[in-house]
Amino acid sequence: MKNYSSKINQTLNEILPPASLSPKKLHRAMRYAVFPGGKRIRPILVCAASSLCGGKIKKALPAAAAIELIHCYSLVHDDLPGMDNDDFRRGRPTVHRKFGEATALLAGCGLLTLAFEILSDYPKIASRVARAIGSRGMIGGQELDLSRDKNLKLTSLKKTGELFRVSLEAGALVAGCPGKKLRYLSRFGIKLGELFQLSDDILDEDGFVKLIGKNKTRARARRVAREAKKELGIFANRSQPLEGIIDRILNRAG
Ligand code: GRG
Repeated sequence: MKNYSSKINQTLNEILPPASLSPKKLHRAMRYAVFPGGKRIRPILVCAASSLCGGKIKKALPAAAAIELIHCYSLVHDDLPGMDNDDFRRGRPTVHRKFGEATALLAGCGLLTLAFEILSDYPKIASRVARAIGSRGMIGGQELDLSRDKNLKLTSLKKTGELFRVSLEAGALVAGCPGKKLRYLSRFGIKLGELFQLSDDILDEDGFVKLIGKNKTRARARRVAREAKKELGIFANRSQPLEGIIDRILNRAG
């Protein structure tokens, strides 16, 4: 996975306009949002799914990087004063704190647009990604999150799960994986997104923890992790890297 991370970072570095290119402030802000970055879990999933389907990592990297750009855009916008109004992200001032609100808004839009420039070489993936992150997916989930009487499961499926699901699908598609394997990876992605949100709730003492308590949320996370692993049965003993990701997510929530 470390190997994936460094290749993903290298690809992101090549894709992003240099900080010295005009408008410099905007390009600096876009790079600040992406580097040094976080866990890179979504692009790692693209690479791992592609490898599971027999694909070469080189072919998976552009789609993997595009998905990470989208994730970074979502965080920049999520932190804005009109949304969560956060001052810190990944242990540093948020993009709007460092560069101002207007540039942060534009930097997010720049990352999103750049992602689709890359994905335009992969039309089938581009359309799936567009649907997954639009008003019926991630952005819709964010809107549900703002509402008072939210349905937590539906919100997390859309807000977090859709980008996980489409990361797995993108990996399968770049490797030319047939329909059945794609469908299993897709279902695995939904479960993994659910597990990720539950572990995030446990760490932040938010969401499900507020609703049903920490112990029940942990039990739910363990059940979802088991369900996710079941979806990998079709890959027999080759599924270890993805099972390892499940265990890491589960362990981070204790
Ligand atoms: C268009 C104004 C506007 C806002 C859109 C789309 C959106 C805002 C927000 C997306 C929803 C969102 C931020 C979901 C949170 C998912 C989540 C748990 C993010 C943290 O992911 P990690 O832990 O982050 O993978 P790192 O830092 O490791 O990359």
